Amino acid sequence: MEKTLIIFKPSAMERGYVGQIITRFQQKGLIISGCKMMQLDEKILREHYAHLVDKPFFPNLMAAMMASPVIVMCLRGKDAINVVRLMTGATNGREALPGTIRGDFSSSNQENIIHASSCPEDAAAEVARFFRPEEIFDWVPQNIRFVYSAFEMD
Ligand code: IDP
Ligand code: MG
Repeated sequence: MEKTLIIFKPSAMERGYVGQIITRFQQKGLIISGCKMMQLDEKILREHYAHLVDKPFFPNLMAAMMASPVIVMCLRGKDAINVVRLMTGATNGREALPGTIRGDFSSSNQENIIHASSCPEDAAAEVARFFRPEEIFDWVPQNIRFVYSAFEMD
């Protein structure tokens, strides 16, 4: 099973949508492997958004990501990276399809509720960036055989 990194951005924290979004992930059968609250700072954001540091909106994005504490979460499941990206929707909330998290909770290309890892390389780096190894639990719920068939289990 794959691991992926979610950040409940200040837009989710301030608007009180964390619970509803966790419910969606649990309904889907994703396993919570790690979860904690933290205040992001400039250092970690420059690493996390290294691909965006030269963009004109970067200072504003950094301020927005530090506007409140965030909740970071590691989710685990079969093809979890792609599954969570599909559930997350397009970057711009105005273009994200209804039914996706951004499509249902965001109308902004910046204030778009959650971050979700976009590929296996990023997911591995991001889980390691936000969690110490002992904060990640490789537990498997008892009901996992009702989430995946025996043929789908790794
Ligand atoms: P993603 O979050 O869908 O993977 P990225 O292109 O990796 O999108 O951008 C990271 C974050 O930077 C976005 O989620 C959004 O908050 C912010 N962002 C991206 N493009 C813009 C923009 O054009 N204006 C303002 N913020 C942006
Ligand atoms: Mg991205």
